[in-house]
Amino acid sequence: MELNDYQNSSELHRDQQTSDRGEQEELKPDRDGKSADPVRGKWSPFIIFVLPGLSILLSVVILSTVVILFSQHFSEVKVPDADFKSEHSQLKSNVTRLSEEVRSLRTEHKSEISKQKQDPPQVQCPDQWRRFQKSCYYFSLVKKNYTDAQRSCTSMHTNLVVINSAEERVFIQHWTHKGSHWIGLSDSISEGDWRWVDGTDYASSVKFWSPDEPNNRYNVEDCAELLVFGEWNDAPCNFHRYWICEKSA
Ligand code: MMA
Ligand code: CA
Repeated sequence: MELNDYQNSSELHRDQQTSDRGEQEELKPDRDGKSADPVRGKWSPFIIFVLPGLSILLSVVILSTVVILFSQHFSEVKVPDADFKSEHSQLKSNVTRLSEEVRSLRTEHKSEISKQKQDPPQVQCPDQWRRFQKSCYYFSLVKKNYTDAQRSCTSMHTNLVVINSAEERVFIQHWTHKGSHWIGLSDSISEGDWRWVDGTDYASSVKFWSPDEPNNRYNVEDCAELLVFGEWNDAPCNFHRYWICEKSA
């Protein structure tokens, strides 16, 4: 439409020019019959200067728009990209930390399991009783003769203590009162034939007799007592002593 309008208007102007200028040479048909270029008239400055100017302006506007849109797009992308990177590195370090934690917990768990397999958890000792390895120990608060002390233990379904190791001796020593304690060892059945109350073999077991003991002083000493410093002495069984009971945990 516009082109037609333009052409029409060009023709109109040309007609007008023809009629205005009469015999103007430029508008006369060429020798070969072709008509003259219509842009070389009043429209040529518009075509030469304004149109290219407008094109350049339009190009600049379009280019600016494209540049603005692009820069906006990249700034929008870059900010989340930076956020994403920092979040990613944080997550990465979290994963590393958690993996290390899991690894150490696994190791801890494994060692705990193997420890429990070696030394399974035991039933807790009753109140007032002390636990050592696989036994519970009762340290009396009063003194009795040997027979009554052993009777007191049997009333609690236990016996007087049997000392089997240096470690057990150290443990017992820690809980004793100031004073001697009856232990489960006597030779009242046959002089010199020391027997543990639970049947533990005396000959092959560890012994902690005080120097020169047992001496069976006055020929009346058939019961073993634990002295304050952890050594043993044979004493008359009717003496009143603290005592220690031991039972399996
Ligand atoms: C002494 C010593 C022991 C004996 C007690 C009896 C203090 O130790 O002779 O062998 O058994 O006395 O009290
Ligand atoms: Ca003695």
